[in-house]
Amino acid sequence: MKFDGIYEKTLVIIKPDAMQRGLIGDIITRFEKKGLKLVGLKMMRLDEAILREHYSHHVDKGFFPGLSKFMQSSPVTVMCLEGLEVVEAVRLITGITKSREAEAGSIRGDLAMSVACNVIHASDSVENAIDEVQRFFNEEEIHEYFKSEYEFVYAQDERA
Ligand code: IDP
Ligand code: MG
Repeated sequence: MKFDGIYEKTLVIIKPDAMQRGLIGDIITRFEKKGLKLVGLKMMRLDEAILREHYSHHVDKGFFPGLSKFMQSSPVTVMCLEGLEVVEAVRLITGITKSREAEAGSIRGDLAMSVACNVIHASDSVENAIDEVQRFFNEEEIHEYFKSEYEFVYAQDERA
């Protein structure tokens, strides 16, 4: 897996609430329209072990058992997106954790009301994104390919 070019990679998880509410297409469309490159996409079921690792900063909190149960209540869709400064760009599109206070126009701001059921996960730093992409994807599931659209998504000095 390459993490050394000018473009970053980030991890997005479409959570069980979005899976149930028929929001998968809408969410993927927003990232596509932004000009981000989809390099990995699959459905999977999360177990307690991967959730304890992924949410290690929350394992000792009172809400963790409920969060873990929610995240295991259906398969999720995981996505790896690539782009220039994509980690920060995707966090902006995601909106803040408490959905009912998230900015209009963001995914959480437009599509959700809850704190726990907030539609998607998005990596919060470049370092965490590298760990998270490798936690959820195998090497062969990340696809490197030429995207002709880049000529118009980025200016010349922003392209590799
Ligand atoms: P983030 O997803 O906006 O990065 P984090 O603080 O990393 O927010 O929390 C991870 C996830 O844990 C949140 O997206 C949400 O689903 C859940 N969570 C965070 N805080 C709470 C809480 O106070 N109650 C219930 N669930 C929470
Ligand atoms: Mg987080």
